[in-house]
Amino acid sequence: MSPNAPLVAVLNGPNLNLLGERQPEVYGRETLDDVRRLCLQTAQGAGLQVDFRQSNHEGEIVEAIHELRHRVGGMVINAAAYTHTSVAIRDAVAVVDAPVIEVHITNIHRREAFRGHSYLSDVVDGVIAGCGTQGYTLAISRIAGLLTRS
Ligand code: DHK
Repeated sequence: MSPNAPLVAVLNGPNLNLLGERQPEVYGRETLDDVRRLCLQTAQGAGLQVDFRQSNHEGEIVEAIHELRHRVGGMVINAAAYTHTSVAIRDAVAVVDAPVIEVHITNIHRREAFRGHSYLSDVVDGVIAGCGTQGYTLAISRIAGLLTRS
């Protein structure tokens, strides 16, 4: 992989470190490490580098977005529960010029009503929900497509 290959950040919010163990009937049995591998594979195939992170802390996610904002060709974010609560993460995402795709493993519109509202959806370029962990690969492929088009 060329060190000049565009970078895609994949950011994961709270409790996603427990994937595989947490409500597997809802979130599936794959772990976050499985998702990391999937993202690396997909990105590699598309000639992209990946910076894959997870944090349980809102401010850390905001700071990661700030740190990455000028370095990425695209960003994939599953803000998990912060999707439904965080104006701070929304405001940080709105500053990113590169394409941002919001991902949810589950279909948030088919769950509790409070999950149906996302503070991110109207400031991102695309939203993928309910496709399981494949949503991450779809998002990376979309970013790869957008980057080769420009
Ligand atoms: C993950 C979470 O942790 C929830 O708080 C969101 C999202 C949904 C997901 O589907 O990936 O409501």
